[in-house]
Amino acid sequence: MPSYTLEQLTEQLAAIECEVRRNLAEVTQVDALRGLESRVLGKQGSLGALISSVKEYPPEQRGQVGKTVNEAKVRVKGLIDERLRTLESAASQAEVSAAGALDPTLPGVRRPLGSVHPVTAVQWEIERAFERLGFTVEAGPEMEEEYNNFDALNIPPTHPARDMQDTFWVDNGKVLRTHTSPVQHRAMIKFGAPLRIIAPGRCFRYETIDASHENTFHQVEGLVIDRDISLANLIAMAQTLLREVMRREVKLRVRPGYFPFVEPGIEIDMNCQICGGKRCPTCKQSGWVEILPAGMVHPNVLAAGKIDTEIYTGFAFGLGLTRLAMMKYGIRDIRVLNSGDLRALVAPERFGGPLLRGAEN
Ligand code: FA5
Repeated sequence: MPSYTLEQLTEQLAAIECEVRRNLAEVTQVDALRGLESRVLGKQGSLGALISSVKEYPPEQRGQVGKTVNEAKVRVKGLIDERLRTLESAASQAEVSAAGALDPTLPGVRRPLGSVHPVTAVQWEIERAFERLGFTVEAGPEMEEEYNNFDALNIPPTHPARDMQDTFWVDNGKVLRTHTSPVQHRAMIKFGAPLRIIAPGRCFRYETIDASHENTFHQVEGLVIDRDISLANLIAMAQTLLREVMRREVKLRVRPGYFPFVEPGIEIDMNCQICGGKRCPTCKQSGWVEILPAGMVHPNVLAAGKIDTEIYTGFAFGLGLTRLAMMKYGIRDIRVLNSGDLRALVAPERFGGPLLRGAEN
């Protein structure tokens, strides 16, 4: 005989459900919840025992009793599972915090934005300007054959001009190129005439560094070989280029210059953009900065490059890219650019802080 009538059973189930609700509110650990679950739903548990008692009811009541007990079981199990999910989620959050791991509720850390290095920015601008004029952008190795760096450029071993640029020699007999001019020879051999190339790149000189001299700096070589090329073409192109890159009116001066690989040779200087020509350490108290030495390619250099000197002439220049970047962005001291100081990477036009504007020599 069953212990309860259907009515009593229903009351009993309601009491169990009520008890479970009260206990659940007090349970704070997953283990304790498992214990509660077994005390209620286990075979010997308060509700478990009632489930087992269904078979004691006469067959005509069993359907109704079973349904009532089962509905109570589903509700109680649902309450226990819901509490379990809450406790497990709280436990895993506590674990994450204890491990010092990411807390997605904290506000994010703002990462500082970098930008292109000033020298690279000017280099890209120059490359685009020359590409529009039909030039090819060439590259040469930084560790260069002695022949290409000197001999092919009309600077034989005994030539005093070898002392004009102090050289880093490498054990294998090569040099760290002292200028981008060896790419002139490489391009003549590679393409022949007519020819229009620029060659941006890093150069190295074993020299004392100061506000405007680095032992590692950038140049852009330019070379045009064709029929009827003249010095006037060179000067016009250089002026247009420098004004376009600077995006403002700058004063340029042209004076004679000597380089063994050009004849005649010239130097194009820009009025110092740091002091406005009033003289400062960056311009070595001269008011002018050497930016673009150039000239008509020497016939010996054309001949070394297998160019027919009866037909072709050419001009070449060696733009001081690092110095041009300094002038463009108002960078007083060249050493900032190789220093790795991240402030040099903040777009200098927008920066204007003490490092770039006020670095003292
Ligand atoms: C040359 O290197 C020649 N090859 C340039 C040339 C090419 C002349 C083609 C004629 C025809 P120079 O040593 O003056 O020239 O260097 C060229 C430019 O590089 C200079 O005007 C200057 O702007 C830059 N420069 C030279 N030395 C340094 C240095 N130590 N640090 C930073 N910039 C430098």
